[in-house]
Amino acid sequence: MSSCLLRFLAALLLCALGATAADTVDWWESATLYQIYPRSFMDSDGDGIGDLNGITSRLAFFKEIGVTATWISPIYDSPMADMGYDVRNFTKIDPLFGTMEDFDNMLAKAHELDLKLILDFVPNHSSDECEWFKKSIRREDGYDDFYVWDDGKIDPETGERSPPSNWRAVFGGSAWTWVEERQQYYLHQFLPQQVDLNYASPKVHEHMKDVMKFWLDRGVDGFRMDATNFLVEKRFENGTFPDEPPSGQPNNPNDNTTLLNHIYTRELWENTEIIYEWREFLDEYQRLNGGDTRAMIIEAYSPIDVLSGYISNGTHVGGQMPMNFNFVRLIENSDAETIETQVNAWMDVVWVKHKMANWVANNHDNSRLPTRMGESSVDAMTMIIHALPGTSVTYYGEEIGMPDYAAACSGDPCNFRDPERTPMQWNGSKNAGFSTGSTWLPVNPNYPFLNVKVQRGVARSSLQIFKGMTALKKTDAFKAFKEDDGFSYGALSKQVFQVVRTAVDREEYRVLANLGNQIEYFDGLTNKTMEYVLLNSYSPHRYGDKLDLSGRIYLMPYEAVVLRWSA
Ligand SMILES: *[C@@H]1O[C@H](CO)[C@@H](O)[C@H](O)[C@H]1NC(C)=O
Ligand SMILES: *[C@@H]1O[C@H](CO)[C@@H](O)[C@H](O)[C@H]1NC(C)=O
Ligand SMILES: *[C@@H]1O[C@H](CO)[C@@H](O)[C@H](O)[C@H]1NC(C)=O
Ligand SMILES: *[C@@H]1O[C@H](CO)[C@@H](O)[C@H](O)[C@H]1NC(C)=O
Ligand SMILES: *[C@@H]1O[C@H](CO)[C@@H](O)[C@H](O)[C@H]1NC(C)=O
Ligand SMILES: *[C@@H]1O[C@H](CO)[C@@H](O)[C@H](O)[C@H]1NC(C)=O
Ligand SMILES: CC(=O)N[C@H]1CO[C@H](CO)[C@@H](O)[C@@H]1O
Ligand SMILES: [Ca+2]
Ligand SMILES: [Ca+2]
Repeated sequence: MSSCLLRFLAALLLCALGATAADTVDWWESATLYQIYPRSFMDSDGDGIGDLNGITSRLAFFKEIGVTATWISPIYDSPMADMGYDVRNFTKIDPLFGTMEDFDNMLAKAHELDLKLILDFVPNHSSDECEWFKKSIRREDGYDDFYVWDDGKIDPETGERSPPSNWRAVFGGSAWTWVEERQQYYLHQFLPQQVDLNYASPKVHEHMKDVMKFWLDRGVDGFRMDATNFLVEKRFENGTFPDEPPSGQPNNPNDNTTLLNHIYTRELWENTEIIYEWREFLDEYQRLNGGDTRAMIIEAYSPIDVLSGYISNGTHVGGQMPMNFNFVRLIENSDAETIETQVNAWMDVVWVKHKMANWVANNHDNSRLPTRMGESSVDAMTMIIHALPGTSVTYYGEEIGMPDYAAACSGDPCNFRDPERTPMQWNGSKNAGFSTGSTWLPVNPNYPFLNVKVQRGVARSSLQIFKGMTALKKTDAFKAFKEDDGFSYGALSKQVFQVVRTAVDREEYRVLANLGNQIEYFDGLTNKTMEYVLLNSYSPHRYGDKLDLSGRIYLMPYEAVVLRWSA
């Protein structure tokens, strides 16, 4: 055979291999996913509340920073008892956020920019103002058992009535509320205004699929399923509800259910079966309508085995991506070893079984990372989150290192989740460029020096490091994450975390992040000489400097760098 032909065959083979590798990575698997909290992202009409046209006006920003998909917290018609997580009408846009036309326009513009858009979906409950609940109270045809109703218990001696069980609501008090009109209790695992749907009713399954179809027909790319570990509760065949045993724990005001052990209200196997049913529905939709995978992301603070089961149990498939909240647990004294433990907790189970990973460090229910871990760790964590294999999930403002603003706590008593929900800081103008009006939560007064505009183009700003990392996610070395030797990670010492991404024999990237306030050194990490391609502000090095890793290398306190080698 001529060498020319050999080379041709080799090229063909490489091409074929390359194609397979790319084909097996679906868009959501290594996405840069961004959570938009719509109230706080961008206000277009000066009422101080973010809205859909505001988001549309900022879509170009996602392209600029390398985001490939977004998910939006609820934008549906709602009385806002839980900021939209109490949906009054699942197929209507709340006027606060805009109109259906605004939505269609936003989605079309996002797709023009090749951005995917995922909607938050709240399947566990509807608002008590939902038409379905009103029909259910009146026992209208088909709606009688749409929610979880019960007479409660009657004391045989006193004749006094009490709730059906001792179950408690996450936001305080009993999980049961009495309705005079129907003369029954209804179940709510969150606020009394968030009425639990009854998944024992086939009609509920039907309605929820109709809702999904409504949004899929408009073109959305998937759903983030809210609180799926709460979907189904235990009910005996005779209709009664069992009390939950005491947990022995004190009550935690951040979750008023800690007194009980939730064996009958959370993590029931039936939840997973519902997820499988929805996946079948989404896959069928794709078969009929074509297009890319409609992804299902799952929100549940559940044990790792439950999360793994949501993806698949071997015979049935479910949500592609249960969110990994392990990094939400990182706090001030978390070090490289803590990070390794948290990464392993996911990888040892979910990666091993499903080759799937994602990394969430912030969301609208938790204190922001700079506040929890310290501002000196922010850029190091951005490097780690994006360097680990799989999908990175960014909560708005995380890309510029926005901390909590404690004084944002509004209301009396204060809404404990407000500090992490303050308006996005776009620039140094009035209200950080978020709104011309009076904002629904105060803007963090640090905005004149912490905003997108001042960080744009500044070599070692948080935003520039974020952009650098999302760009790296598009390189061969990062795309090879499902191959053997595609990545490795671990704590090199108590304070230094390393992630290596490799396209074997071609390219390698290495993140070295010192999370501590001491100088650290290592000998002979690898035989390669590598180049500094990304540096945080604690690094004394310069872009393009070379580092021989066969010798001794040093990391300054809090220094975090990305090194590159190529053949
Ligand atoms: C939701 O709103 C739409 C549009 O206003 C309306 O057609 C539909 O009947 C409403 N659905 C419910 C359940 O209220
Ligand atoms: C727990 O219950 C108390 C009293 O009802 C309430 O003030 C608090 O906000 C509740 N906690 C949460 C997380 O809702
Ligand atoms: C209902 O069934 C459960 C489980 O079999 C049993 O423990 C309970 O006593 C029954 N309650 C009534 C009122 O029959
Ligand atoms: C997976 O779950 C489905 C639905 O509950 C069940 O029918 C099937 O037997 C399960 N498969 C395995 C391997 O457990
Ligand atoms: C800040 O953003 C707002 C909204 O886009 C804009 O009107 C304003 O001119 C911007 N200010 C600066 C200094 O860029
Ligand atoms: C470096 O190269 C030497 C000699 O080829 C080899 O023995 C050693 O294992 C290599 N070290 C690393 C970290 O690859
Ligand atoms: C992280 C998250 O989305 N949490 C939501 C879970 O569900 C409850 C009730 O719908 C919301 O209040 C939380 O915000
Ligand atoms: Ca507005
Ligand atoms: Ca439920």
